[in-house]
Amino acid sequence: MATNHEGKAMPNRRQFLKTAPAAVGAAMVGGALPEAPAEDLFALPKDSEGNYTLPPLPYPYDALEPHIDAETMRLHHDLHHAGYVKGFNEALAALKRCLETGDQAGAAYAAQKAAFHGSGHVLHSIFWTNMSPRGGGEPRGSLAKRIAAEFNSFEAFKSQFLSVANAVEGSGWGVLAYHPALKRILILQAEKHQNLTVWGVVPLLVVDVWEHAYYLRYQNRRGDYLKAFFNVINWENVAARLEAAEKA
Ligand code: MN3
Repeated sequence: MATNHEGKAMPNRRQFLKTAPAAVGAAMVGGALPEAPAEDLFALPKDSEGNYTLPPLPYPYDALEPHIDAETMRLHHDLHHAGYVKGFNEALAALKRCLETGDQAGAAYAAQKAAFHGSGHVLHSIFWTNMSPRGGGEPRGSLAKRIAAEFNSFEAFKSQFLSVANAVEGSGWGVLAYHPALKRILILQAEKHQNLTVWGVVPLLVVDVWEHAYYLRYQNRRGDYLKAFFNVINWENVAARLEAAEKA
């Protein structure tokens, strides 16, 4: 498990030093949460040259079977997500070059690419940690209270989240996010990776509804995939993200 701490720091970084994915992984096998170095939930790993790198999956490819198949996980993580990391690094490098050469048209193009690939990188990085072979069930604690306050009940939340994610036009994401200024949780869609949002939200729970996320096992049955996704949601991770975002 990479524990790179050089990712983009959020305000009040110390507050974010919460549950480490490594600790969560160990807890899944061992029970109690061990004392392990905390990892910034929002950090994205970088190499020594400052380029973003693909974060490792926090479990084996086949860990989410039968809900999400191993081949989908392998292709999705190793090829699709890796492509967004590469695209993001290239877009950032292009922006830098354009700054040096004064290429304004090139900068506008690179900025669009940075939004697409950067959002893809961020959302996939969250998505892997939002799932666990020991996931499913319902959230507890303050996350459960927030969901009840905003959506009346967990079942009502689930129903609306499924509908919203299922209705994404084309490729995109279903998103549950917390807005630190509004101080409330919101269900949102993302089209592609970067379109449709309320600026300033912190994504807590994201589900990829691009066809590459489910087509091998579910073909065109996005709704079946989304229902299966609820069997692997790592509510501990979602709750830790909410707790960190509330303290921002
Ligand atoms: Mn994807």
